[in-house]
Amino acid sequence: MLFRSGAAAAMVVAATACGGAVPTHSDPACTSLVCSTLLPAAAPDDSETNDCAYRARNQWWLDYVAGSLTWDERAREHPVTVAIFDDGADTGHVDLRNQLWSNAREASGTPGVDDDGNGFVDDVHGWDFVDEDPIVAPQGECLGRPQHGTFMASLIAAERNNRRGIAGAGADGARVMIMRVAGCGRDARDRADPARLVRALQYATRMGARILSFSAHWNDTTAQLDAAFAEIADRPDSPHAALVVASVPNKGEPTAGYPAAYPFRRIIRAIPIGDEDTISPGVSPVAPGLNFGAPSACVVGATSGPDRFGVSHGSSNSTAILAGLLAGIWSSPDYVMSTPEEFVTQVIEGRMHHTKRRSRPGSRPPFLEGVALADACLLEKSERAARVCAEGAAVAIMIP
Ligand SMILES: [Ca+2]
Ligand SMILES: [Ca+2]
Ligand SMILES: [Ca+2]
Repeated sequence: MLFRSGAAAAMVVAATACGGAVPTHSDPACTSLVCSTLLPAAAPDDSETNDCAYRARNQWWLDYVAGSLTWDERAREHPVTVAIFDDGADTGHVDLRNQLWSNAREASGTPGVDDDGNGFVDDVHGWDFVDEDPIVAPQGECLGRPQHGTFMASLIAAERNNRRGIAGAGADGARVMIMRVAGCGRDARDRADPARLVRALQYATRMGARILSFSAHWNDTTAQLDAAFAEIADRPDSPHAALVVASVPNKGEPTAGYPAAYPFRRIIRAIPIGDEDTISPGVSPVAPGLNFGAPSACVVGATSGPDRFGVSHGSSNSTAILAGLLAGIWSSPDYVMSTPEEFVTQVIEGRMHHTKRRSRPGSRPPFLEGVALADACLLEKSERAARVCAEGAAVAIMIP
């Protein structure tokens, strides 16, 4: 699923050749999947979680980053808002409808009136910057098509313990704000133009998003876009400060594109991990920094339709999984009061780099050697950590 054009800042959803989420006739969520060699295959001992994909052990990708350790009902009181910049999302999906960021004054306000005076009328769950309306769910020609944004939102925050589908690492701690910045087709309206992205960035941070998730990238930029990202991701005391989780494509592109290419302090890059615990072949080179491995292939999530799930392969998945994990950690009682800058310097830099778990460097040297695995084991919940966090559960490579 692509948003292609030759224009500046054309945005490409970072899916692999498999093309993002493919709806299937028989939902795979609850049928055992065998499409990955990644460890650990075993689920944590959490008999209280009833989502069928989880019980079917199809959420190995969540286990891989120990994402279930972030689940904590206390986080629901103060969730972290994660904005996704994508082609919208199905707000009625069974695993998403209760997991959305909500603009309280609009949700309880008057239809047709800008109740909170932010310049957007009836913006309850986000905004559609393509059609300039508050409807972020697929409509019209987009109905029934695979929804990249729906899949991403589910990996971040799918509801747990509703017996359906999957559960995201941010099931308790994340709520998703939907920034529809690209359409579902390939005409001019579907290009994520720079001015549209800038407006969406401003909206998201003004309305309280603390993590901005980009399962998409673009190769050319503008001064206006650069300035917006610098304000959000670099200036320590910015009122618009947030974490930017950026995808790194894995289809052999010579450069990772933006926003991964920005050298800013709060840019966190998701490095796709494929089979055999290794970095995906074909991943684009990136600079050293906050680069964290997360699974990419054989990932089950929500797709088009109110109750549909599919399997997807691609670096988009790594990005959303990482964003959900970070939201889950950030929303924990220990860290929820941290500013974005504090969360980066004290939690991500200060602790994650010291985890013993590491992904293998992969076969393509040398730029990604020793990528640290984003790892919720650092939350140290020993009662559920035993199997997933045991040494040897993932390959350990020490970084000098
Ligand atoms: Ca409004
Ligand atoms: Ca209203
Ligand atoms: Ca669920």
